[in-house]
Formats: sequence, C-alpha cells, structure tokens
Amino acid sequence: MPEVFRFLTAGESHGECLTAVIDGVPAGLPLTEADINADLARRQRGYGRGGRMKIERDQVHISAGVRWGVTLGSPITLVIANRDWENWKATMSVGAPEPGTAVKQVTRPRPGHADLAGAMKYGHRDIRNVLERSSARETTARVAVAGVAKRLLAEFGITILSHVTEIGGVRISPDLDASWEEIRRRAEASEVRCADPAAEAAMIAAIDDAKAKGDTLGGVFEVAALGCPVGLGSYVQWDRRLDGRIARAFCSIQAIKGVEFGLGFETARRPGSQVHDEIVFEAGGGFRRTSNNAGGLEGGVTNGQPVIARAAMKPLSTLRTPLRSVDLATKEAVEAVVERSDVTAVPAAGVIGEAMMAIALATPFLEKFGSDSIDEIRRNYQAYQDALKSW
Ligand code: EPS
Repeated sequence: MPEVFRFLTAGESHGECLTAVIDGVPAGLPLTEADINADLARRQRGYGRGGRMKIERDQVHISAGVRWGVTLGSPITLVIANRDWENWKATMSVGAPEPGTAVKQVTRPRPGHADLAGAMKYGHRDIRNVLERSSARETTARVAVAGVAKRLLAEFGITILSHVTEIGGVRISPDLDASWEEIRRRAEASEVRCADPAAEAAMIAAIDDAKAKGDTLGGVFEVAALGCPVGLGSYVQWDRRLDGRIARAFCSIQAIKGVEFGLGFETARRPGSQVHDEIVFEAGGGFRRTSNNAGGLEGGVTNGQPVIARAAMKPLSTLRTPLRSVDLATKEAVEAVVERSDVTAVPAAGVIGEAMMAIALATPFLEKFGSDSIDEIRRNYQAYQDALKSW
C-alpha cells in the first residue's frame, strides 16, 4: 500500500540542517511555521537532557508547498538549521577537509547504539559516519512533518496528546483518575511530562541519581488520539490494519523496544470476559462502550474511542561511565566512546510519539475521506458522519 501522506527526512546530527519533503498534503490547509515550531520547542524540553539542547533553538523554515499561509497540494519542504553546525563545520564539511585539519575518528562503538552494526554494514571505519544519522536528532524533522499532519487532523477535530507513565522503573499510580484534558494540562506543566505529581518527584530523583552515577534511564510514554471517527484503518489487508501501522511508526523511533495498545500486555493475562469492551446502545446517543481496553482499535479499525498506545524506550546508549567495547582499528578491549549525551529523553520521546501517531493516522484518514483538497475532504467527512447518525 503506498502511503498517501508520505515523507523522507535527510540530515546529519551535526550537519548544516535537517530537511523533510512531504507529499500528499491536500490543498487548502491553513499552515504557518508557528504551527510547527510549537511542537519543535516541546520536543526540546524535559528534565535529564544534556548540553545540546542549550545550543539548539529548533525553528522550521517552509521553503515549498505553501502560499499565503495555505497549502497548495504540492510537496512541502521543511528545513531546520542545526545551530551546533557552527562548531562542527570542519568535522562535517561536505568537501574534503583543508590539508592539516585535525579530525579525530570515532573507533570505539557504544553497546546499544547503531555504531558497530552500522559501521560493518556500510564499510565505515569512522563511526561518526554512522552515529551522525542514527542519532535521535533526526526526530526533529519528523516532529516538523507531524506538525503538518496534526494541523490536518485538527481541522476534523482529532487531537493528540502524550504523557510519561514511567522513567527508570518509577511508574505513575495505576489509580490516576484524571480526564484527558487534565492529563494534557499536567503533562505540559511537568518537567518530565508526567501527570502524577508524586511519581514526577520520584522520576526527577531517579534521573539525578543516574546522572551522578554516569548512567542513563529509559521509560514508557503513552499517546492518546482523541476525536478519531469510526473507520480509520481496515481489517481487509494486513498492511492497512491501523494498529500495525502505529506499532511500526512507534518502533521506528530511536530507542523504542516495545509497543502496546489499550490494556496491552495485560490482555494476555486476563480471561476474555475481563478484556473486551461491551457494547451498549442509547437512543439519541448511538453505540457506546463501557470501557476502552482495546485502545480504540478493533480489527485494525478505529471504533470511535480514543486511540491509546504506549511505547517502551530503552536507556540511552551513550553512558558517561562507559561500557566495555572493542576498538575497531586496534581490536583492543576499550571503553565505549563517551559522546555528550542526555541522561534520559523519555519526556521528549512522548512528543515524538505524538508525531508518529499523527503521521500514522494521516494516510488512513486521507484514504477514507479523499486527499486532494480540504473542501472536498470536509464534504466527504460530513456526509459520512451524517450517514452514521442514522445507524
Ligand atoms: C544524541 C546525542 C545528543 C543528543 C541528541 C541525540 O546529541 P549531541 O551528540 O549533539 O550532544 O542531544 O539529541 C538531539 C540532538 C536532539 O535534537 O534530540 C544521539 O546520540 O542520539
């Protein structure tokens, strides 16, 4: 299945800029750089991030596909400058370095990073040629792309939020009783994007502790898409199942090792009577569910409930107290290279999860309602909603 909403990103972590080209955005969508910049700033925040985020002030430049604040239906190009490039011009120059330029090669691969497998795969003797692109810096471009997807979905009342549910083994209370709006508000006000104040304090203490030990921490974030109509995705073909699309989108985020929906892995432990969401009908209100253990997806199709997915992020693989490794050049046992790094990036990963959720929803949405112009999509969307009212 070709994606209707498709994109590619390019750019090295310390290169000149990150670039994305998006194809398949309908004409007539109001779009400004400010729409995108708000999420770029949210991705940069979070307790436990390192020195790089003090250097960057991520801002998008739209260089194609938009005229007078409205999309044209043509490909959209997004460019985000790397401010740190100023400090890396010689190391990352496109042309051959000036004779006499001292450029240190990276030869000590970090366990857990793409370093060793990437170097062997592409034949690189300098691991910098791997780490520059495998770096999670690339997610800046994806968050920018998702700014466009979110803007499209918002036209039809679909909004996406995220919050951190676990860092370094510290979890939010299972009894957290708050509306999605309240969870969003609290997460946005929290340094670790956590909606449970007691867990938030314990997470911050865990991050401080890991930092003191030169260690890193992973965690879990939850993403909810609210306002999805019934019928996004399909059961008729494997690659159209929306849970599969979202799982792939989440697992494509650097350092993600697991994904679950709704009740998730817990569904495997309970009998069916305690898992499936019962169906009731109210005159005037239509079909309703008494719970949302399915996380808004049945048969790979949205069922009108919030779509809820969580992802597990492993601890970052650049440790200040490094792990054992082997030097590529000498084959000697060494300590892995210590690049500047964050202690944890789970709060930022939640924002990236929102981005990938928006991207995963965009194609099924455009497949269902049309993809050329917002006016046409609006007519189709309204006709479908009207038809569902008489069910
Ligand atoms: C990263 C290493 C750090 C992080 C980076 C991801 O970068 P640097 O080597 O420049 O200190 O800050 O994340 C970002 C730059 C970002 O924008 O999120 C890595 O090795 O993956």
